[in-house]
Amino acid sequence: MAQKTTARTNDTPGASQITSEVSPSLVGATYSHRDIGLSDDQVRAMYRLMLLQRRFEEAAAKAYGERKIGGFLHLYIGQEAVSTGAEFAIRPDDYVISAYRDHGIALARGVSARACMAELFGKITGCSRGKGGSMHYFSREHNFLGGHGIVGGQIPIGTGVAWAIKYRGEDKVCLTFMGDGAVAQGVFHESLNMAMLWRLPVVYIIENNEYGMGTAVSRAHATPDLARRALAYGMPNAQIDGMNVFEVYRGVKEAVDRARREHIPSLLEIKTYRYRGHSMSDPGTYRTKEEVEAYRKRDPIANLRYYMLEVGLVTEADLEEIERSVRAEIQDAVAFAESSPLPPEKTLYEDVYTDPDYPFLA
Ligand SMILES: Cc1ncc(C[n+]2csc(CCOP(=O)(O)OP(=O)(O)O)c2C)c(N)n1
Ligand SMILES: [Mg+2]
Repeated sequence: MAQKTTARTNDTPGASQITSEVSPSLVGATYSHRDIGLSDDQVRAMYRLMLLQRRFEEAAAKAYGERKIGGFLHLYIGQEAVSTGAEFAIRPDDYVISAYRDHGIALARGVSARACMAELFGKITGCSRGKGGSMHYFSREHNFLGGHGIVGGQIPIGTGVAWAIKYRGEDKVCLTFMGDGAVAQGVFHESLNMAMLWRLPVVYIIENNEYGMGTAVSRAHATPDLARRALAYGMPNAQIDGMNVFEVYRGVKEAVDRARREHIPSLLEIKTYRYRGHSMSDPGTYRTKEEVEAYRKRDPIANLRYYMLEVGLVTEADLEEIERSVRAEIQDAVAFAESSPLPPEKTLYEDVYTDPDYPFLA
């Protein structure tokens, strides 16, 4: 039976209530977090991380409306369990590469809200020195290798990173995220073939949010069961509920362990949903309000919140404190972004192929 769970006060303009009619069976239905190796602290940290991503993006949407952010802005709201469950399944020294819907993934990797927000504002203090924007986050320090705007462009790069890991004899893995739209690209198939042939430590993660821009998966793919693409290459694969952070953690962990120990790659199709448009200019005429509402009822943050209260991991007061600290962190990030300087003119000529010491043009 559906039950109501509502987060208390939230006075951040544009911030949504973490509230929904959630099915208590969604998270922790058949196992507890301890059964899958998560500590109480880790679960609380997962919740905070998901909330941080949501509040970050709500603040970004507001700043975009105020024209403080230019260019494109693709929001991740609704998909937070994917980035979070995956991050908890890997080590900090593993690699992550993604498409352009990258804010949540970068925050999950540990890139600061300040550096992420400043990047959106085009400031020099941003994680790509203000020159990448929403689609091109990057942090070498956090082994986050972008942020890629070309649909599918990151798939062969992630495969190459896995090759480098193996060549160097390291025990790391590379998570290679992509949208459902990328699955129809040729490089997807070339990469999977190579990864399986060469036994590369890569885990391909399709974030199937049901749409590539305004095109539904069923209209773009001859067979909509995307995980099964792996069968052509004899690659292990799984379909995972992306609205349930425990399921994401469990599925990614299993694939990561296999990649790390046995150098066997995997393809995971994580079924998720974006509540907002493809980008800020999307009128959303290709789907019904009812469809969006149905997914909101399975909201990953509301469900984890419900679970934590149920099993006594937090009290209402604890949740309020988490909300307060996340809100403070985001407010600080916005203030930091606003007060940071724009990149000086000379940086136009930095980090591009015109650098005099660029090794391949000598
Ligand atoms: C090679 C290429 N073709 C087309 C585009 C235009 N484009 C930008 S996003 C997008 C849809 C991709 O959808 P999906 O992979 O499902 O990612 P999502 O936006 O759902 O996260 C398209 C076609 C592009 N960026 N690159
Ligand atoms: Mg998509």
